[in-house]
Amino acid sequence: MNRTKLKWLFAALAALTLTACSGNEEQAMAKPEPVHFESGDECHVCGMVITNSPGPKGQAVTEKDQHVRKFCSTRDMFAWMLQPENVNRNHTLYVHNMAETEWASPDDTALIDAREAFYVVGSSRKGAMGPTLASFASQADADHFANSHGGEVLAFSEVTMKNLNAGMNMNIMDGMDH
Ligand code: ZN
Ligand code: CU1
Repeated sequence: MNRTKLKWLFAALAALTLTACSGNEEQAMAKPEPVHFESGDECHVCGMVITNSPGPKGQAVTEKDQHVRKFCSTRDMFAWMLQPENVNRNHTLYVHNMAETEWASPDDTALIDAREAFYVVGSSRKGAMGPTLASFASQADADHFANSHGGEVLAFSEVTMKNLNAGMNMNIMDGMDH
Protein backbone atom coordinates (compact mmCIF):
# COMPACT_ATOMS: atom_id res chain seq x y z
CA MET A 1 0.00 0.00 0.00
CA ASN A 2 1.53 3.31 -1.00
CA ARG A 3 1.39 6.55 0.94
CA THR A 4 -1.49 8.05 -1.05
CA LYS A 5 -3.68 5.07 -0.36
CA LEU A 6 -2.75 5.03 3.31
CA LYS A 7 -3.58 8.73 3.64
CA TRP A 8 -6.96 8.13 2.06
CA LEU A 9 -7.67 5.21 4.35
CA PHE A 10 -7.01 7.33 7.44
CA ALA A 11 -9.15 10.13 6.03
CA ALA A 12 -11.98 7.67 5.41
CA LEU A 13 -11.75 6.32 8.94
CA ALA A 14 -11.76 9.83 10.42
CA ALA A 15 -14.80 10.76 8.33
CA LEU A 16 -16.60 7.62 9.46
CA THR A 17 -16.07 8.55 13.11
CA LEU A 18 -17.30 12.10 12.51
CA THR A 19 -20.48 11.17 10.65
CA ALA A 20 -21.38 8.64 13.30
CA CYS A 21 -21.83 11.53 15.75
CA SER A 22 -23.71 13.97 13.52
CA GLY A 23 -27.46 13.95 13.05
CA ASN A 24 -29.16 13.10 9.80
CA GLU A 25 -31.51 15.98 9.29
CA GLU A 26 -32.43 16.45 5.68
CA GLN A 27 -33.56 19.72 4.28
CA ALA A 28 -35.39 20.43 1.06
CA MET A 29 -33.18 22.96 -0.64
CA ALA A 30 -32.82 24.12 -4.20
CA LYS A 31 -30.13 22.13 -5.98
CA PRO A 32 -26.84 24.07 -5.84
CA GLU A 33 -25.24 25.08 -9.14
CA PRO A 34 -21.93 23.56 -10.26
CA VAL A 35 -18.83 25.68 -9.69
CA HIS A 36 -15.78 26.21 -11.89
CA PHE A 37 -12.59 24.23 -11.53
CA GLU A 38 -9.98 26.90 -10.83
CA SER A 39 -6.28 26.46 -11.62
CA GLY A 40 -4.71 25.27 -8.38
CA ASP A 41 -7.81 23.41 -7.11
CA GLU A 42 -6.71 20.12 -5.61
CA CYS A 43 -8.52 16.78 -5.69
CA HIS A 44 -10.27 15.97 -2.39
CA VAL A 45 -9.12 12.35 -2.65
CA CYS A 46 -5.59 12.37 -4.07
CA GLY A 47 -4.45 15.99 -3.80
CA MET A 48 -3.51 16.37 -7.48
CA VAL A 49 -4.03 19.74 -9.15
CA ILE A 50 -7.25 19.06 -11.02
CA THR A 51 -6.97 21.23 -14.11
CA ASN A 52 -3.55 19.79 -15.04
CA SER A 53 -5.02 16.47 -16.14
CA PRO A 54 -7.24 15.20 -18.97
CA GLY A 55 -10.58 13.44 -18.69
CA PRO A 56 -13.88 14.13 -16.95
CA LYS A 57 -13.77 15.57 -13.43
CA GLY A 58 -16.31 15.51 -10.61
CA GLN A 59 -17.60 17.69 -7.82
CA ALA A 60 -19.85 17.10 -4.83
CA VAL A 61 -21.84 19.73 -2.96
CA THR A 62 -22.91 18.74 0.55
CA GLU A 63 -26.61 18.99 1.29
CA LYS A 64 -26.22 20.88 4.55
CA ASP A 65 -23.57 23.56 4.24
CA GLN A 66 -23.11 23.57 0.46
CA HIS A 67 -19.43 22.79 0.89
CA VAL A 68 -17.92 21.86 -2.50
CA ARG A 69 -15.50 18.99 -2.87
CA LYS A 70 -13.69 18.69 -6.21
CA PHE A 71 -12.23 15.57 -7.76
CA CYS A 72 -9.47 15.10 -10.38
CA SER A 73 -11.47 12.38 -12.09
CA THR A 74 -14.85 10.69 -12.12
CA ARG A 75 -12.91 7.73 -10.73
CA ASP A 76 -11.93 9.59 -7.57
CA MET A 77 -15.42 11.09 -7.24
CA PHE A 78 -16.94 7.60 -7.18
CA ALA A 79 -14.18 6.27 -4.91
CA TRP A 80 -15.21 8.96 -2.41
CA MET A 81 -18.95 8.83 -3.01
CA LEU A 82 -19.13 5.05 -2.66
CA GLN A 83 -17.56 5.08 0.81
CA PRO A 84 -20.08 3.73 3.33
CA GLU A 85 -20.35 7.11 5.07
CA ASN A 86 -21.13 8.95 1.82
CA VAL A 87 -23.07 6.56 -0.36
CA ASN A 88 -26.50 7.22 1.11
CA ARG A 89 -26.09 10.97 1.50
CA ASN A 90 -27.91 13.34 -0.76
CA HIS A 91 -24.92 15.24 -2.18
CA THR A 92 -25.43 17.12 -5.39
CA LEU A 93 -22.88 15.65 -7.80
CA TYR A 94 -21.61 16.99 -11.11
CA VAL A 95 -19.45 15.47 -13.85
CA HIS A 96 -18.42 16.61 -17.33
CA ASN A 97 -20.51 15.51 -20.30
CA MET A 98 -17.75 14.27 -22.60
CA ALA A 99 -20.01 14.47 -25.64
CA GLU A 100 -19.87 18.24 -25.34
CA THR A 101 -16.27 18.95 -24.46
CA GLU A 102 -12.66 18.00 -25.20
CA TRP A 103 -11.12 15.04 -23.39
CA ALA A 104 -7.78 16.81 -22.99
CA SER A 105 -9.26 19.77 -21.16
CA PRO A 106 -12.96 19.52 -20.23
CA ASP A 107 -14.88 22.79 -20.11
CA ASP A 108 -17.07 23.59 -17.11
CA THR A 109 -19.99 24.64 -19.30
CA ALA A 110 -20.38 20.88 -19.91
CA LEU A 111 -21.02 19.93 -16.26
CA ILE A 112 -24.13 17.78 -15.79
CA ASP A 113 -25.98 16.07 -12.92
CA ALA A 114 -23.86 13.00 -12.15
CA ARG A 115 -26.83 11.03 -10.85
CA GLU A 116 -28.55 11.21 -14.24
CA ALA A 117 -25.44 10.52 -16.30
CA PHE A 118 -24.23 7.34 -18.02
CA TYR A 119 -20.71 6.01 -17.52
CA VAL A 120 -18.33 3.96 -19.63
CA VAL A 121 -16.22 1.81 -17.28
CA GLY A 122 -13.08 0.02 -18.52
CA SER A 123 -12.44 2.01 -21.71
CA SER A 124 -8.96 2.65 -23.09
CA ARG A 125 -9.07 6.41 -22.43
CA LYS A 126 -7.19 7.65 -19.38
CA GLY A 127 -8.03 10.35 -16.87
CA ALA A 128 -6.02 12.00 -14.12
CA MET A 129 -5.59 8.71 -12.20
CA GLY A 130 -5.24 6.45 -15.24
CA PRO A 131 -8.32 4.34 -15.99
CA THR A 132 -11.46 6.35 -15.38
CA LEU A 133 -15.19 6.52 -16.05
CA ALA A 134 -16.19 8.45 -19.17
CA SER A 135 -19.34 10.39 -18.33
CA PHE A 136 -22.20 11.32 -20.69
CA ALA A 137 -25.62 12.92 -20.44
CA SER A 138 -27.14 10.47 -22.91
CA GLN A 139 -26.91 6.71 -23.07
CA ALA A 140 -26.55 6.91 -26.87
CA ASP A 141 -23.40 9.03 -26.51
CA ALA A 142 -22.03 6.58 -23.92
CA ASP A 143 -22.74 3.65 -26.26
CA HIS A 144 -21.01 5.48 -29.09
CA PHE A 145 -17.92 6.10 -26.92
CA ALA A 146 -17.84 2.44 -25.78
CA ASN A 147 -17.97 1.31 -29.41
CA SER A 148 -14.85 3.36 -30.15
CA HIS A 149 -12.87 2.98 -26.93
CA GLY A 150 -14.19 -0.21 -25.31
CA GLY A 151 -15.76 -0.61 -21.88
CA GLU A 152 -19.20 -1.14 -20.48
CA VAL A 153 -22.02 1.43 -20.18
CA LEU A 154 -23.55 1.83 -16.70
CA ALA A 155 -26.11 4.14 -15.15
CA PHE A 156 -25.04 6.08 -12.05
CA SER A 157 -26.75 3.66 -9.67
CA GLU A 158 -25.04 0.67 -11.34
CA VAL A 159 -21.54 1.92 -10.52
CA THR A 160 -20.34 0.05 -7.44
CA MET A 161 -16.96 -0.27 -5.73
CA LYS A 162 -16.79 -3.74 -7.25
CA ASN A 163 -17.08 -2.74 -10.90
CA LEU A 164 -15.11 0.44 -10.23
CA ASN A 165 -12.19 -1.71 -9.16
CA ALA A 166 -12.74 -4.37 -11.81
CA GLY A 167 -12.48 -1.75 -14.54
CA MET A 168 -9.52 0.01 -12.98
CA ASN A 169 -7.32 -2.63 -11.38
CA MET A 170 -4.99 -3.27 -14.29
CA ASN A 171 -3.45 0.20 -14.15
CA ILE A 172 -4.45 1.58 -10.79
CA MET A 173 -0.94 1.53 -9.30
CA ASP A 174 0.48 3.39 -12.31
CA GLY A 175 -2.10 6.06 -11.84
CA MET A 176 -1.61 6.37 -8.10
CA ASP A 177 2.15 6.77 -8.25
CA HIS A 178 2.45 9.90 -10.35
ZN1 ZN B 1 -7.89 12.63 -7.47
CU1 CU1 C 1 -4.68 11.78 -8.72
